[in-house]
Amino acid sequence: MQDIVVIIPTYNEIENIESIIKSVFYQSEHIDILIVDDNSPDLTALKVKELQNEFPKRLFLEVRQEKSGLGTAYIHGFKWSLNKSYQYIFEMDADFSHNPDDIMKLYNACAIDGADLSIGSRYVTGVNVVNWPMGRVLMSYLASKYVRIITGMNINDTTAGFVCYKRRVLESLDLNAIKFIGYAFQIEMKFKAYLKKFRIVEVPVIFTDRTKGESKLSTGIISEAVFGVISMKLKSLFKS
Ligand SMILES: Nc1nc2c(ncn2[C@@H]2O[C@H](COP(=O)(O)OP(=O)(O)O)[C@@H](O)[C@H]2O)c(=O)[nH]1
Ligand SMILES: [Mg+2]
Repeated sequence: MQDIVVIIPTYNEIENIESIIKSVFYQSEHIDILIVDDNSPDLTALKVKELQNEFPKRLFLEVRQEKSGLGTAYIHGFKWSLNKSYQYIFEMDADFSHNPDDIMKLYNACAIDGADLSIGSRYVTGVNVVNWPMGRVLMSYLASKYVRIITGMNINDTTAGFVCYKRRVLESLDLNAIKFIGYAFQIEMKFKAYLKKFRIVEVPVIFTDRTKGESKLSTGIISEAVFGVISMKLKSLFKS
């Protein structure tokens, strides 16, 4: 059992899965990986099972029966991780948008510099996004500004999906009460940690669009985020 677990949700990532797993393990021998696959038709999970022979006791797989969204995949992974003794729990995509070489930077922000939650952030110093169409960069950037205004959180990249949580952050949140599934999930996790006054630090990273496989972004996920943020903020006002 290691100190760090990197949770990677997958849906049809057969072209990325082997290289992302190897790149993550390459960073440190203290890392385990949990893949949460939603029964991908391209048999991503089968490939993971094969790789488990190469990485026994370090590579774990949870398969859900159908595609149920990124948010619930992470909640599943968080609960799994809290049942073990990991101290640092990561969220990371399978598609190399999050550079594995940045993992230890996020880890150090928590383990050495005292953050409770560190975010691989695209918008600390300008806009560090490579290969996204201009429209998508603009949308993501404006979304982050919008969320910042509505929630009052002092975070530049609120929809970032490259995150390191100290164990106690996830222990203190009511994971069953996390509602959203797409980008709003990322915002909600940060907002709940912010309300509990955890120390959140942004680590500048460069985000590169996937070169293999397809994005699962949908318009439903975007509208969930736009309206979800307002209702989330309103609820927090009535609760406090
Ligand atoms: N388990 C699971 N993983 C998902 C789901 N939707 C997306 N993912 C994974 O979540 C990560 C981010 O998704 P991606 O399609 O790259 O979204 P984008 O970067 O916003 O375009 C990738 O590793 C996907 O394979 C889902 O419904 N279930
Ligand atoms: Mg992606």
